[in-house]
Amino acid sequence: MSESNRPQLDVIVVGAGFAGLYLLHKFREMGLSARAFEAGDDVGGTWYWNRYPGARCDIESIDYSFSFDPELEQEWQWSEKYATQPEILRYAQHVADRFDLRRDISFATRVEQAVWDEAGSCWNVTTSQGETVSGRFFIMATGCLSQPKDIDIEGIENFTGAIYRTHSWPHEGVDFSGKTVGIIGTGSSGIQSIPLIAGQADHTTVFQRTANYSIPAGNGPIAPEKLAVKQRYQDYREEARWTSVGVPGKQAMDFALTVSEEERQQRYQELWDKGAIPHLGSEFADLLLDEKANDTLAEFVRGKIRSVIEDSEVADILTPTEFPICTKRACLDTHYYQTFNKPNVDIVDIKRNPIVSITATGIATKEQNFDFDAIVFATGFDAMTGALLAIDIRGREGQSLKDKWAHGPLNYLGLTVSGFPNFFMITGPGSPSVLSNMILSIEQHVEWIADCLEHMSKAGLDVIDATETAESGWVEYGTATSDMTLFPQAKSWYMGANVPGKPRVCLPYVGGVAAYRRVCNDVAAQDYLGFRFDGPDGSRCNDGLVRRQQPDVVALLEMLADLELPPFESLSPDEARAMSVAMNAGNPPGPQVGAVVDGSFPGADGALDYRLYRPDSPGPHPVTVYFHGGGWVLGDHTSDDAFCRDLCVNADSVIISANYRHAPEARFPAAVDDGFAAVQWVSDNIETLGGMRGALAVCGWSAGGNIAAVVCQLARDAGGPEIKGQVLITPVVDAGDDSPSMTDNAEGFVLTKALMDWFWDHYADPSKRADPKASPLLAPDLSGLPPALVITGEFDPLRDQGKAYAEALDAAGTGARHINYPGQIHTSFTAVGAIPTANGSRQDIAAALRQYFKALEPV
Ligand code: N01
Repeated sequence: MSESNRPQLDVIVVGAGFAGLYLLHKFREMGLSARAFEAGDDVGGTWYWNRYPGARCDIESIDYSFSFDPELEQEWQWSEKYATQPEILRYAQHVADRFDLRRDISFATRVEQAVWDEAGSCWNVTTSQGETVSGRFFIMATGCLSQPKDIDIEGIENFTGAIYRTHSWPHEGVDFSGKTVGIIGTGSSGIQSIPLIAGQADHTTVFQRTANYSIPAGNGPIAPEKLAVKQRYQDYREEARWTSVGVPGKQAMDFALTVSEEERQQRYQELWDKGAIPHLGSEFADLLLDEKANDTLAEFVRGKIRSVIEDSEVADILTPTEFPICTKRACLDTHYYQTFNKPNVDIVDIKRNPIVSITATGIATKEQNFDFDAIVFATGFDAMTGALLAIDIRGREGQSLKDKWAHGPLNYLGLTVSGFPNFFMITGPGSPSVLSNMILSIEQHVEWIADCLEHMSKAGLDVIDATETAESGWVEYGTATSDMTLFPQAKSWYMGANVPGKPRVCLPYVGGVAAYRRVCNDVAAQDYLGFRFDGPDGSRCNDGLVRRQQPDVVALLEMLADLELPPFESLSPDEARAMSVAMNAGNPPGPQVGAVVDGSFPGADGALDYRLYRPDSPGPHPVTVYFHGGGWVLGDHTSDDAFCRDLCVNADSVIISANYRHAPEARFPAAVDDGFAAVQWVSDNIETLGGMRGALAVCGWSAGGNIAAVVCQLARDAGGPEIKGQVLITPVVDAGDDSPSMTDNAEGFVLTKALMDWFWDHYADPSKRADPKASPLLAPDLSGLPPALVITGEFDPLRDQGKAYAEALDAAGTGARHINYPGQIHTSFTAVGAIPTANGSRQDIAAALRQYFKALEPV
């Protein structure tokens, strides 16, 4: 490239909030030329614009600050637990001054257009000042909540009084003394400003569309123990980087529905007393996954709200009921609910009495006209994508970002967009951003980009672009992550639901800061997986998906890796059993069933235990005999309790989880002989057990799937009992399996090849493993068996043998279906509550059982 057509800058940055400031500092350190364009007259971004009364951060000051410079973090002293907007703005100004950043910022300048120049490998950027600059890289540091939502209420132009918007509050402040004020909006901005405006105005009327959950901030001086954090600030920051929200705190592993009501209330009270929202939704692992669990916290908060408000009608209006708690940003307040006990403050429920229009003198609702001197709009933002799309950004072949995002913000890692080379977003859609401590997430993005640019420079590469494969994989992964949570249930700005016509997708990545950081690190470590690079020496690309399992499976595998447990196969059977029991102990409980009855039945060589689960519906019911997993060595009739409950409810079947003798104490064929004895006994006693005569099926998981499959063959050969259907969940059916699934998934996904070998070694002599009672796939004749559903997971070593068994059954004329679930592992299917992405498979299992029993329902 000649000197004359070399881009003017290495990097063009849009925005001089915290992201822009750190980018400038970082690039200067790296010796790159960078310039930021900022619409405001000064630095600070969101904290420059949002100057409404009561504006504060809802992350504690100690956490909401830069960590990149130890001197900066030590010298700056915050005055309160939650800093006010003026104090945070002063901090941003201090950072700008301390690192002399203003000289690289053009203030009062909006970027209007940015166009990728393929020939020059650079971006040409046009500003509101009529300037055009070129830069090799173009980075959006425009913030997630900076583009206000258009006011979608008619008649605003007619109002003759004063109009204020929280996001662009007059710098000189507003005196509401003696005024009659209307306020629309009860999100964080409304909830923070209402008590202060109402404290000053003559009369205040709040127009609320949706009641929100807010908890008292308990603001004041920083608690000594929190301040002490500064003595170990760097360690504390590192801890924060590996949490879900970017603030150190407890990462709950237990479930709201497994602890007692008393413990729940005590823990919620502690949360309440803390006056902090980052860990509100993570006090229990199921709060954002399970509506019933979520409702325990929501109801606690509702109770608190009701206890503060004196008028019960007002309390009803202000009590949130329309969405699960924490699926919209929870608010932090100071005397918000108490404000409505004042005689000069009213609330209007505009769901019941809608706003018709803004009039010359105030607000007209369906039932009443209100006159105001001033109206305050706290109506929110076109979040996460608004500021990006406010600029005409054109990537390869002139494609506009607006067109590319017509159905939602396609992105890779929330950092890049395929087809938009050398373009980065700080805390863009697809990254944790607004669900995290923003400054921590900003630092992570800036540092990742800086490392990437360094990598490119060292390797002599000029252009980076995400591949479409990586991009669509990440978007799918993000959607799968949000779909397993309660977030999609709220009409929130997270979901794009607050802006009419905006695509309804979950904008932030909801899997948490730590999981996300791992993803970004993994991408870089795998030679920037999913990116194509170009340079003078040609192109290179390591294409692929950074996460191939379902998000909850990934989380489980990461959690297990963190626990650093010894492999089962390194233990004795008793040690392995103890570890298995301990691992099961905190499992979610599964749904309520009509009744649970424990009993015993005659096994092949003595009595064995069973647990019976009866549906809540009127009986008699069909009966399914279930065999637990555990490689014939681990587990018992209670170890798949949650799954049995789930099956009982969804299949509307009595489930009898029958125990069997375990190896190595009782080796092959003890387990299958006991399984057959269980089925014979259940068949003989089916009516006494609450079952319908003749309505009998079998189901089993893993080694239990092996038992269920063998039992069907034994029953056929013995001429009974008649089994209406078999559901085999990732069954062991072939001891000699060396298929691709066995080799590809030999390590890493809970059931490893080494563990499978250990199970076989305990269970059966090598010479006996080809016996159809051990390897039912090897049976010479598979005809005349009950219809089967075989369930497997993509990352299960047993996947291919399950598939082979289904195909062999089908070929033999036994109706058999095989369903392989993408992204699932061996343990996914029975993990009720822990692996929600396998819920569909559980529905399929239940549907198959219902189908087997269909013709047998009593009339
Ligand atoms: O905006 P919002 P915000 N007619 O979208 C209502 C961050 N933040 O500026 O819920 C009537 O939350 C709307 O009603 P509904 C924080 O992340 C942080 O308050 O859509 N009402 C809602 O009540 C926050 O989440 C801090 O039914 C209308 C309100 O206006 C985010 O910014 C402080 C309406 C908008 O609430 C946004 O907060 C402030 C209409 N046509 C903000 N349109 C802290 O750090 C909208 N509404 C503490």
